Order: sequence, then structure tokens, then C-alpha cells
Amino acid sequence: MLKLVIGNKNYSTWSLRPWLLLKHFGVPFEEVRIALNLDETPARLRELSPTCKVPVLYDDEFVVWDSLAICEYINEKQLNGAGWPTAAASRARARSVSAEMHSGFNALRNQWPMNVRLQRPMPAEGELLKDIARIEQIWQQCLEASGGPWLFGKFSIADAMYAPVVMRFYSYHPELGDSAAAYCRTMLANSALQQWMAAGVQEKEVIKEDEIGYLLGEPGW
Ligand SMILES: N[C@@H](CCC(=O)N[C@@H](CS)C(=O)NCC(=O)O)C(=O)O
Repeated sequence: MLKLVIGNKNYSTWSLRPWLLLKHFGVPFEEVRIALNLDETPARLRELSPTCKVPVLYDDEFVVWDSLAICEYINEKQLNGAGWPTAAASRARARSVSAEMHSGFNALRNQWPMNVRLQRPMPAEGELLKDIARIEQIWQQCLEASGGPWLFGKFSIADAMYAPVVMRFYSYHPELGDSAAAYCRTMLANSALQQWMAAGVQEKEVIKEDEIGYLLGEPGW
């Protein structure tokens, strides 16, 4: 039996990626949630994660860590390759955009934390604006080439990798072109993502650094 160790559904972007892949493809797994930033968090992470980070996948005793490596393992062991596009060129492109997400977009990741509970339009400038523009370009090129509705036609690991970006856009409302906006609607209508969001909004833990955009003294802060 697979066991996926994840963080808070409200905040943990890296956990969302493999969770969504498993759920979307209907792969059964046990879920273990470790709430981040609590006093007991480091000890719980040390117990279950070689990197003291989430996500971590257990396949019985065998451990796989890091979101992209976990997605690759699920693709090979559970999906018989269906996690990536079939054509070699599309598969290479899907891997490129997934790796670009995994290793980049630092301004977006630092300035706009995923926060499923939050709906708060926020201004974007400088490096953040550059990240958003690059993401729109990737999405537009992929959707044009594939015809959509997912980046490579059918749902793939690339979509799982960009799901937390959609969540950030959902919270902070950047100006988006038509194709990026349509892609966000596709993602937000996905039943697996909706399950994640429904659980996220129920969570009570608050990580202050990930709560942005409140005015001082405003309810919620
Ligand atoms: N490169 C890793 C990043 C994992 C990561 O940074 N996870 C964060 C939560 S989203 C974490 O576990 N942080 C540990 C902590 O907050 O104590 C991946 O892709 O899985």
C-alpha cells in the first residue's frame, strides 16, 4: 500500500503535486498529514522524512522523497507511463516545464504563498510580474500546441506541477490573458483539486508568514 506524507493542505504546495496526481488517476493511498510550523513538526518530520520535508512517499518500506521524483515513481509503478504525454517530443516538453517549475519561479513562490483559504487581490511588480508572464507564456504555448484543456491535452504530471500556481492566482487575482484564465478554470473545476481545497479551508493552523495582504488590525490577521 502506498502512503503519502503531506503537509497542511492550506499551505503545502509541494505536497499538493503528487497528491493530485494520485487522486486524479484514482490510485489508492493512505495519507499522513504533518502540520507544518508547530513545535512538534520537526520531530514528526524526522521520523518519516529523510529530508525533514514533505512530501514523502512510502511504497511499503521503500521511501521516495521530493515531489518530482515521487511523481515519476507513481508514473512508472502505478500509471504505466500515463502520467506523461505519449509522444516523445511532448513528453520532453512536459518534463522541461515541470523541471522549470520545480527549480524556478522564486519570486512567485516567496511573495505569493499558496493559501487556499485566502481570496485577496494583490499587486504584482518586478520579478513577480516576470514569473507570472513566463508562466502565462508556458501555458499558452502548451495549450496552443495540445488544444487543451490540460497543458498536454490530457492531465499529466505537468498539470500537477502547476496546480499550486493556479491556487496562487485564485487567491491573489493577477491579470491573466484568455488562455491562462481558461486553464485556471479547468484546474479549479477538477474534482481532485476541489477535494484538496475543501479540506484546506477546514484547517485551523495559521502560518503567519504565509498569510499576506491583510491590513493591520483587520479580522483574519
Ligand atoms: N524540493 C522539495 C521541496 C519540499 C519542501 O520544501 N517542503 C516544505 C513544505 S511545502 C517542507 O516540508 N518544509 C519543512 C518545514 O516547513 O518544516 C519537493 O519538491 O518536494
